[in-house]
Amino acid sequence: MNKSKLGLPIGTTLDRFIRRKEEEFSFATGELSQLLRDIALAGKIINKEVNKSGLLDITGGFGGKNVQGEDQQKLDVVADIRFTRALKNGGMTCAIVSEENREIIHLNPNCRYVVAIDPLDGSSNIDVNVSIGTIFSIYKRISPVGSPVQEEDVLQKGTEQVVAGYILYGSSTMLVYTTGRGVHGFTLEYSLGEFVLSNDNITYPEDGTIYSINEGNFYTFDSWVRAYIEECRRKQMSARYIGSLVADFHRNMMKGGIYLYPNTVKYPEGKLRLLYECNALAFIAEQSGGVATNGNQRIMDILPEALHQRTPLYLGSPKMVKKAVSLIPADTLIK
Ligand code: P6P
Repeated sequence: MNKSKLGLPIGTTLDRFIRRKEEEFSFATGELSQLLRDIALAGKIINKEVNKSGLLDITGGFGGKNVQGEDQQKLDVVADIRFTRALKNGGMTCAIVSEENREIIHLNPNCRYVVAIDPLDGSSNIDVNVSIGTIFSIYKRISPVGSPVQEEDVLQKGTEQVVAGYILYGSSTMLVYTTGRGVHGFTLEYSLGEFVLSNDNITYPEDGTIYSINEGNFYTFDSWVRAYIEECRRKQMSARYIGSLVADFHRNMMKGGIYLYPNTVKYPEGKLRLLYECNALAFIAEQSGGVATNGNQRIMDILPEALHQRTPLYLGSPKMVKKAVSLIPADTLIK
């Protein structure tokens, strides 16, 4: 059997991988490993529902709106319930920040980990059978274990993440995560019902020829963004935009590329959420050799001020991101 770069055979189950790599969790008492297993379990359950959504009455609008005022899809609500239940029953989480809930979800105050999660990102693509994903970050709480969770426990910089990952419900279902020592990918082996190691130590190509942005907003972008898009066109790069962040991110990390979601007229602060979308992907990008910025500072250095705070996002191959942000006029950068 071919060995992975880590010396573990490809096909190693996530469970065994976590146990073998548990020394990475320098402060782990097994709680963090169990928390990762809880997320993986919920991902397997969601995967079954996503795969059958066309057959069950769980596609389409739920009829409600989330805290962002966006129409909730039925599977958004289903996914939120599944992850909240898995984390609650797993007993390792003291609080959750979720795209689908305005306030912090308080769980067991005797636990030390906080989870920020987008249970099902890109859910508007569910009805048309396009890949969607779950994005999550795990933090250690700051306030004393046993006390009520405070905002300071959830409004932490991305640099404080202990784990970040995503689950991609695509042509295959993958769980990709980092603990700060490389990025590892696991593919769901249906016959086993297990995530098994398929891509260890994923490396973000230093350069690429794919750019991902919603060019429908072209004429509302800042001039430097338009200039960058025109340069990509001149170089006959490949415009690839699925409109599902996890799918666009994963493809660009595997092949090289840049993902841009600038501020727009509709989203003057940017559309993507710092706590449960951008920070996790920034951690994974950096751990695989990529970069992630808001155009002015490193995404993971931003100190969050609100649970559902948005940010512009430029993330991907270092050479491409650096070229893009080099076009930002000096007078627009916050000093
Ligand atoms: P737009 C999906 O709603 C999402 O949050 C990301 O998954 C995706 O990359 C982006 O928004 C798409 O936004 O404005 O281009 O449709």
